[in-house]
Amino acid sequence: MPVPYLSRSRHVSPLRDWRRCRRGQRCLALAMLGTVLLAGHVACAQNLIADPAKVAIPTFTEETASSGLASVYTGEWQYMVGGGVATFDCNGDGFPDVFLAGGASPAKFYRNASARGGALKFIAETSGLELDKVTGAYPLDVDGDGIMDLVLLRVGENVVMRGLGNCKFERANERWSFDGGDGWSTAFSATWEKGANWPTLAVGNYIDRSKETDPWGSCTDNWLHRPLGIERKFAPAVVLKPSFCALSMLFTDWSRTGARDLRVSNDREYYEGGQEQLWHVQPGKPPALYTEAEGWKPVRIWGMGIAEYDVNGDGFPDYALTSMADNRLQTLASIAVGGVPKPVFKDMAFDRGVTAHRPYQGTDLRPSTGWHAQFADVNNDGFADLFIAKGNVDKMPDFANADPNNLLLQLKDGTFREAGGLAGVDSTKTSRGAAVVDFNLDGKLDLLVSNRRELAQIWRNTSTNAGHWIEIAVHQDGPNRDAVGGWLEVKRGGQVMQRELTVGGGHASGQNGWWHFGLGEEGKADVRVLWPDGKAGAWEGLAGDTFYVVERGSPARLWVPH
Ligand SMILES: [Ca+2]
Ligand SMILES: [Ca+2]
Ligand SMILES: [Ca+2]
Ligand SMILES: [Ca+2]
Repeated sequence: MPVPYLSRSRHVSPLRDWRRCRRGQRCLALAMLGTVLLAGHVACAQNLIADPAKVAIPTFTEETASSGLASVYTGEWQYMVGGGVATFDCNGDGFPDVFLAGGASPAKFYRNASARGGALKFIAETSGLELDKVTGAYPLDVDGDGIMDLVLLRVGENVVMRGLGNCKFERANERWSFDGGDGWSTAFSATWEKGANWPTLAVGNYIDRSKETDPWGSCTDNWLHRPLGIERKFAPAVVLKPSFCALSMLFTDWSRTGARDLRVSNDREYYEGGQEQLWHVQPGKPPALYTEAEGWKPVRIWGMGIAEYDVNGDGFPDYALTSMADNRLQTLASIAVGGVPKPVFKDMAFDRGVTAHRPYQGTDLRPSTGWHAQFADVNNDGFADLFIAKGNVDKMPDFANADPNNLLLQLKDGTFREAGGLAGVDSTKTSRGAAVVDFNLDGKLDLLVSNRRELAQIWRNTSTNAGHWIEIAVHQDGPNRDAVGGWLEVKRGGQVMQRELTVGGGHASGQNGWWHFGLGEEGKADVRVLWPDGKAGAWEGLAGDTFYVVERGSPARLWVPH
């Protein structure tokens, strides 16, 4: 199937804007925000001309009103962060079901009733998940029984909810000896440490919630919940000191050595002497921070969300970090040939055009506030795109109020260009969490965004110019049923797309289900799994535009939605 391209002669490209500025054309300094100077960052005042880059602009159609979803993330100070959504299939039909955190209001669960390729339809159901004070949620099959469980982050006690089947859940803190604490939890990730038969959970906690009048410097401890020996429950939590008001966490094999370390993105608004963090989390050892002696370089941002993808194709994950004003895109500074890289990251957000530091349209030129970030190939051209949810914390005067969400399309040269407006997802509501997920199983990724004090919104991807695709579910026997920590490799033409199977990151929002890859003009792909224990599955030639279930030790099985 050919992939038609649209030219966008009137499109305003921030990336071109930057490049023109860098060529010395007339520019104007952008902004002071409080005492913080956006050093070196300028915005071009000129109108723009046609960009020769070609990329298929996707089309999204908002279906909030007809979808059946009606959920608002409510609450005052303690809900200024959070606002997560979780997507997972809890009734075995392959269609992702939806959980929306409600903040001060009860959370809501919706069963996905969409027809394949049809309009997005959801039905509110009582699931047992309807707790209040929920900030975010991550699906995770904690007990490996093949039935999805859900970790609820809350203001107050966190709760692990055990899946019972058919989208019913029950509290399992006692059963699994999980200490939910009493903090203000805002970040989560999970991994299976080597040899473990039970997951390790990291929970990030924010400000001391008793200190509303003077919160600065009151960041509370993040917790690491490790297995209790072989008992298939959690040991008492270990504190991760120091903690700096985490708003996103991600276990990730950044070095490709099989070591799944913990990245933590922290909000400088409230920490004292903090920075971004990377923890060694190695079996049998206490967690330990990577140090400057090891090469780690301090970075201080208003860290809100983490998204991982191997953007530059070097086989190592890159990390988008959302913030206020400039967002980051970190990549390894150097990779020793045949050696283990040092944890030295450099930023490539500017070069790649993903700083996304202010609204790309409208008249509000104050800096942006970024939250959930997710790499996803929304036009199926084989190049992962980047969605960023945007929204003011709460009418902060130094930051944009009309702050449209970003949809940054990756071009063939690895740079990105903004297409939120052209694609129709440029909502200026006060967004927080999100999920870029194929809700109607037509191979095109749809979009769900939660908003503070406003209705969550959902868009169907109605593109007619998208490329081929493949969606894959990965399972193995044993406790780590969904092969968390493994990698999926999809080869199309001469390019191998590599993707780590992670749980965590984003902003208070997690997804479990089909791993989606765009294939561009290739109607087929070679696919293999690198399992969490490091063993490689066999390459298999699979057809595009369809679904496969890969069970370890068996050939990939074609799956067709009903
Ligand atoms: Ca379902
Ligand atoms: Ca389970
Ligand atoms: Ca793409
Ligand atoms: Ca879809």
